[in-house]
Amino acid sequence: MNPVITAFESSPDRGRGLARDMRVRWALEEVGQPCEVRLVSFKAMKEPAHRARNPFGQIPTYEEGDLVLFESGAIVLHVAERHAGLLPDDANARMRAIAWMFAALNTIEPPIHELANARILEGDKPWTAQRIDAIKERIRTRLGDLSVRLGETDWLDGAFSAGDLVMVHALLRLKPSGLLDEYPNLVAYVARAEARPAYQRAFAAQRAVFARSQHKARSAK
Ligand code: GTB
Repeated sequence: MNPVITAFESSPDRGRGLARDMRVRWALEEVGQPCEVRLVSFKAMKEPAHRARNPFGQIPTYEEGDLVLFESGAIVLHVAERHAGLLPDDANARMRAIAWMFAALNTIEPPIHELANARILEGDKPWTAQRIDAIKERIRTRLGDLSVRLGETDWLDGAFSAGDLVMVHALLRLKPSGLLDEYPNLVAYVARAEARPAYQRAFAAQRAVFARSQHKARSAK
């Protein structure tokens, strides 16, 4: 039986691959593990059946036999632990790749997420412009340090790993802001990851869901 993941029935990102099911789809593609996708509406996400999978009523989730997981980072780690290809064999290198996953989730992604929140949820507040400027500065601090560490290397620590996968997916959300463009090596890093066939397949799969949802909406009119 293939694992089952959940994703938005109609993604607010309009198929740009920014929702967090994308990183799970990408990890599964990298290791060659097919999956089933259960699409959930915003309403269904908050109902008991989905909250049993994710107490916060969010996507993505992951079901494999008796195992039910939520949190995209935990899911990617599980996939990377179960299959070859996303974590090095050497114990120290493996742990460093996992540390990069944590860095992506805990150090890089939070201010990026805050920027999106400030724009989407607080865009009408009188203090929004100042708050956005402050968040952008915090993001620049993180990107500057990340850019220095990456330097001219292809990936964060040796071969491409789950650490790069989660890091790149977090960075992708910055594209429309133009902030990433201030760090050419990070732009190239993201482009390198996006060129991976596994990324392309995962991107196409989530985009197809959005295209179908649009088609359905048009046909219902
Ligand atoms: N920490 C959790 C994880 O990593 O799995 C966070 C999961 C999460 O934020 N899920 C979001 C969700 O279910 C979707 S990915 N939201 C619905 C809700 O909370 O009710 C976040 C996301 C949403 C939309 C865009 N976008 O439109 O660009 C990008 C990312």
